[in-house]
Amino acid sequence: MEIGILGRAASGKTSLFNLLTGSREATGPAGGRGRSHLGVATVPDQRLIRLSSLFEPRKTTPATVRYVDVPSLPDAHGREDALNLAELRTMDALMVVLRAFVNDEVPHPSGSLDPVRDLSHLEEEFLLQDQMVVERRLARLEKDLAKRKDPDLAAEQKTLQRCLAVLEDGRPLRTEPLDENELKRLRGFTFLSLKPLLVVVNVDEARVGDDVLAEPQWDDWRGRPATAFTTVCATLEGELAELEDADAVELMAELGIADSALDRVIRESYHLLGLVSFFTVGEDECRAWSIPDGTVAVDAAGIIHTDIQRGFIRAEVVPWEELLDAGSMATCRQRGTLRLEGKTYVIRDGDVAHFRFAV
Ligand SMILES: Nc1nc2c(ncn2[C@@H]2O[C@H](COP(=O)(O)OP(=O)(O)OP(=O)(O)O)[C@@H](O)[C@H]2O)c(=O)[nH]1
Ligand SMILES: [Mg+2]
Repeated sequence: MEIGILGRAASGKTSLFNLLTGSREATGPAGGRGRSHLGVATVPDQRLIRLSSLFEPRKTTPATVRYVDVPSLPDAHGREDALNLAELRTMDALMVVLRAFVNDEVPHPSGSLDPVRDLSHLEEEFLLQDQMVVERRLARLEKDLAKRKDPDLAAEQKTLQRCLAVLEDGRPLRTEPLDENELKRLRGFTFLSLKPLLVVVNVDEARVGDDVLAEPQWDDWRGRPATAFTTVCATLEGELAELEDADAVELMAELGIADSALDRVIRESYHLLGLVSFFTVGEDECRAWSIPDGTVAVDAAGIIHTDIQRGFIRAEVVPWEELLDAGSMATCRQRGTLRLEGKTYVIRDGDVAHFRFAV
């Protein structure tokens, strides 16, 4: 699973990518031209930290999110502001960085600050691209269906006609409640407006504590399905990252910031990808494993090892809070809170699981 970071030139994409993933790619107008970078961020999770302090394992392995910094391409006029559509199509979700900071050294490509405008333009581009793909395919389907009746093609046509109506109405596909079958039929098209969207507004240091998104210009955008919003200040986050932990906490308190904006972005990303975590614990390793929400026990076992999936007998499951309270799996067993679950048990976020298997 990968999240593509995109946005206008000099909006702070690479700065944020570096902060999220601990990378050191060059920022600024000269940096990042044409090449995209992959980086991995660890998902901050107090539950894992607390389980680790109970088991004191040799190794603690958090869940991760993979980000790709996708720089814009030169447009027809040689300006570096055209979307790299081919690369963005391969992503599972998109993170748009919007510039809301003033910096006279690096001009905004449109010459003025207007994050809502930038986001609207971007969305229009997504809609246009998706509409072109839909129309092309529908024309082809019409020809094929004239030659022979095929129920699969007819179903695809119906779904695409629905999509076309949504797009012509100016709405992104992610806001349309499509069912599982429809989504399956659409998967191969890699529609941009169907991808979950995280909007990150990169604000000035002076506005860090403000509820920027409560302003009326964002009214149209709030509450949309599969769309999340957050604000960060990339320069401030950069400064915080340089400080010792205690000094960072002090500075955050001074500025009235409750939690790290970067942590928030990573958690939102994880959530937007539809992922939840279950844990495995022990003296060797405490680990968070990522699974799509709704994954059944036997498939979760397969994430750890295909042998465990093949030889699956049972899962011993306990919620993380209960394990912490009890202090050990054995006590959970005595208390009767350790449950034995079969292959089709749907793993819940925060479950601690131990799989019994035989090969
Ligand atoms: N004042 C201020 N400057 C910032 C902030 N975020 C980024 N910048 C500066 O803006 C410039 C561009 O930042 P980058 O992170 O390279 O932006 P980008 O979106 O990756 O740019 P391109 O890859 O060229 O499209 C750099 O000089 C940054 O230092 C911010 O929050 N405040
Ligand atoms: Mg860049």
